[in-house]
Amino acid sequence: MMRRLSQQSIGSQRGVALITVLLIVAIIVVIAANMTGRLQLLMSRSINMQASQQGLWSAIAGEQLVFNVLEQDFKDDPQRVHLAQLWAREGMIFPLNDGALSGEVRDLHSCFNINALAKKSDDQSAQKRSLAQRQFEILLQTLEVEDYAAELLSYTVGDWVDGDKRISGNFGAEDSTYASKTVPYITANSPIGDVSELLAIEGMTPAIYRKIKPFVCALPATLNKININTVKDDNAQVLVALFENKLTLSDAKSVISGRDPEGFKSVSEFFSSPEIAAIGNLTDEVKSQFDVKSSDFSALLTFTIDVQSFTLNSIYHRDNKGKLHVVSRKIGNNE
Ligand SMILES: [Ca+2]
Repeated sequence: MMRRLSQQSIGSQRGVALITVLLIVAIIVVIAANMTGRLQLLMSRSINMQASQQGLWSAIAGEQLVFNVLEQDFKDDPQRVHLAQLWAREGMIFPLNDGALSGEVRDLHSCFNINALAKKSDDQSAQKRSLAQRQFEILLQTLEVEDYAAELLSYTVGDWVDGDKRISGNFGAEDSTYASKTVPYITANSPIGDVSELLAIEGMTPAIYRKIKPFVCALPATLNKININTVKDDNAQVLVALFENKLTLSDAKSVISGRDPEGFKSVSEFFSSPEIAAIGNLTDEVKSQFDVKSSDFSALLTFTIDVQSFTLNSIYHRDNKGKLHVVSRKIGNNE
């Protein structure tokens, strides 16, 4: 009797041991699967970080290449910048480190400098708008922005970039306008550093921003200096604005298409072209906005490897002594 009981006890203990072993095996399998998952995640992160680093350094190599090209163009012709020069070549792709590097260089003197709106009108007593404010309104209208929004923005952008806190005209906006918003903020009262800052300004909408973005730049100087040799057909609206609607869009495009591939040799040659001469007398303030040189450029550099890509936006500035500097870098495609 005792012997039978003992055999039954041993049998049930064996069953418990088997279940325990199976449980331990199951736990180990779960832990191992978890560890493998984490290891795969770590490996993916490591691969992504390596790709990102490779993208960054490859894009910086591209930045240096553009730097050298700008230096060579300046050496070949220090007096002029035009679209027949090396920097302006489009669609260049370089094989690099198993990937491909592409770049697009833009002359920042071929677009309207929004920081020019910081300059006040000489006739402040009458609260008259400055030349840049009037031109900005015309630029927006030419780009089919509604008249009211165009006028409003000529005041609010002006107030955002000018140094004082005085509301200009009936449409201006200073701290009090922005402080009453759901998420309050205050005006910059200084030049805009990146055109995307426009989105923070009263009256600007994402739709208007997308429309005007290809036509505007943000340079530290508070004046417009447009290189008439680098304004492209697509950007002819900038010329219409600078001449305050006295030049039609078709005439502006005609000036650009009739331009020598190496551009105008001088600003006076530009003023002598039939379409510009037909405008009549131009004030010194209007004339001073044009040049055949440029001192600021931006380069959009994209390094692509497999399905991954890395984009760097670099800004170059040539100082008064002719020395070129990289003044800013931004990661991303600036959209
Ligand atoms: Ca202000």
